[in-house]
Amino acid sequence: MKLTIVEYPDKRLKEKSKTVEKFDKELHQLLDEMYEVMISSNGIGLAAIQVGHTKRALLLNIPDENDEQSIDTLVEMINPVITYTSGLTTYQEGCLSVPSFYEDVQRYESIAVNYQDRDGNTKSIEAEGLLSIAIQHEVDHLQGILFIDKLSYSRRKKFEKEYKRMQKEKKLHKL
Ligand code: QAP
Ligand code: CO
Repeated sequence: MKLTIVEYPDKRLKEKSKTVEKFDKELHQLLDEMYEVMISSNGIGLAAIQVGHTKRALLLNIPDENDEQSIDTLVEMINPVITYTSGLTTYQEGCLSVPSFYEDVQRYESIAVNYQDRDGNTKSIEAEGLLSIAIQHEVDHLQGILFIDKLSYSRRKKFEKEYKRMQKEKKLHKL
């Protein structure tokens, strides 16, 4: 099932992901392979649609105080729903599907989320800080929304210009 990251402007990133009904081996294998891709790409969050699978599934692995990422703090969320929000915060976000571009995005400060784990057990957590931001970013992916879709008109134009220039350079580099 070799997975690769789907990058903007690929249209698949605009698709709405579908509710997961079967918590089977196939789902587990997808989650395991998503983890490999996320870690090897230096990511802290990844939604299934970013590897071309339209399932409501995402991973989060926020580094600890020592900036170290451990599988012990890996969170897998299936069918997540944000049930409560409060406050606002701004963070300079990036995305594995929009490589090398970072921009400030406003999010809720604190949230509560209901979700299922890989075996279909119902869970709920409250989150704040980077985990809260990462969950909101990844849940947006499940609706086909990227962080660049949240930018003001002028910042979005700046992004399109910078990103196109980068893509051209990448192509030249490959030749
Ligand atoms: C989403 O983002 C997120 O451009 C996860 O060259 C964003 O893992 C969570 C990455 C902001 C919390 C705050 C981006 C890696 C990783 C790049 C990522 C890149 C290499 C992004
Ligand atoms: Co992303």
